[in-house]
Amino acid sequence: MGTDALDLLMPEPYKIKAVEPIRMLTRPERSKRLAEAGYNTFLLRSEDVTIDLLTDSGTNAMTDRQWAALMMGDEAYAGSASFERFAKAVSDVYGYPFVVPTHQGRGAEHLLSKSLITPGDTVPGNMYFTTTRLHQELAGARFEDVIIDEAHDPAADHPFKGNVDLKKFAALVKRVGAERVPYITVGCPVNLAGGQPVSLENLREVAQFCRSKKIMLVIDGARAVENAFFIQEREKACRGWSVARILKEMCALADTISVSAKKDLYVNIGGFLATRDEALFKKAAELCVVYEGLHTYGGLAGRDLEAMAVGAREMVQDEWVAHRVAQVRYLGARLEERGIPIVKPVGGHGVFVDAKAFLPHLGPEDLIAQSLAAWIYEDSGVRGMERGVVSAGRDEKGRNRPVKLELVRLTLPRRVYTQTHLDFVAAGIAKTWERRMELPGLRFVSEPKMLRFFQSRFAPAKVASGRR
Ligand code: PLI
Repeated sequence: MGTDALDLLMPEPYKIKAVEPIRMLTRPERSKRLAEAGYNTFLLRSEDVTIDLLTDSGTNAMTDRQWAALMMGDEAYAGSASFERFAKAVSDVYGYPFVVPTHQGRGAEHLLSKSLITPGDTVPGNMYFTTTRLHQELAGARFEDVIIDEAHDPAADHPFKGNVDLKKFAALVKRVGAERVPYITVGCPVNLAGGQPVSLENLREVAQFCRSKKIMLVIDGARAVENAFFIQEREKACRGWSVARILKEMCALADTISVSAKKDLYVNIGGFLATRDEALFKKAAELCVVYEGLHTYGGLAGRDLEAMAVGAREMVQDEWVAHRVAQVRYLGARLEERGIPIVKPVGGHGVFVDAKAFLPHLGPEDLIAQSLAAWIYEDSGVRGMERGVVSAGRDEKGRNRPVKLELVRLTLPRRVYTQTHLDFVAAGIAKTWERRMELPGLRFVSEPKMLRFFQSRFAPAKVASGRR
């Protein structure tokens, strides 16, 4: 799947104009910092990190045109010209007539959930995302996963592992009644499955079913451009189409899109809800004033709206996303050639290391992926993120939600790191791989109630507990 040597050697489609120094601590210093951070990579100081692959969210390098646009920010409280330029860009690129800006993606999720959910509803989705599900639950809904089974198997090499299982979706609607399903969120692509895409064909089938049942189809479009790239590469019917055209086609099938602009749009902050449903727009704009700020700035400065407007138009140029995915695949290939187990196929925003296969001597109580993320930092200063039982959180009865996947995500910020940095990451993780059988698990020391992965603290288990 596009991983031959020439694909991997695609040169960066940019020159570097400003740089930021990186620090490299000694191993004893890193061990100390890790302990101080409660073995949670979210609690490390950025200055103590050598290569930061925690997230691609808001960590991107903007173009010179985006930086220049910042100066054009109209900082008027109401009716800013920057909002008009932003709204026009969203309408041109995504095709939606109505847009509500928000401070970031979860702001849009909050407005959407509050606008559409009646307590007792069920909201299906193709695997959960942390903030998305939490906002649905806070609005009184229950989330139900309707993704295809392959998504839960790290080794299943399906080209569209993010697809919705129409049978699961239809069975759910039959069980609870269409009137209790206000909308479905289709993540395109699916972050927690490894950045796995949804095919246009599948989205079309979901749209048809939604129309027949009067259920709103919402795309979680944080990385919709990457999804469009995979459709371009893998879906025969779309061969030769531009990424821009595919993105428009995806959006034409959905009623609404919720976007964290901190990903695709290459900005450091921002988000929005865009829709063709005027009633939803009016409700969300009203709530925006309560929770975010006036509906023409949504918690952002005028300059942020300008950077988003430029980013939205630039992101659909084919070479940007092609290079991004090639970089992610390059890292995946460097890990694979060392025998390090990763989720296949490699997705668009990061390489997901299969922590269960990496640390087979640990059991679920060892918080496998959380541990692996900690030991990787200790060995090399590379910061990744747990995507496993800690991220999944507890259910309403206080039990850990069961998870099939225990992954460490190595997420690539856009246009930030070079190939040499990625070689360094692979060599660093190889060090952890060499000492894997001596690595202990972790235990919770403290645990907040909501989105616990951000702020929990841990300590090493006395001895590796061993799989029973
Ligand atoms: O981090 P926000 O609030 O701008 O966006 C929330 C959000 C919504 N949907 C999806 C698919 C996301 O990936 C997402 C945020 N993701 C983060 C922060 C990440 O590290 O993946």
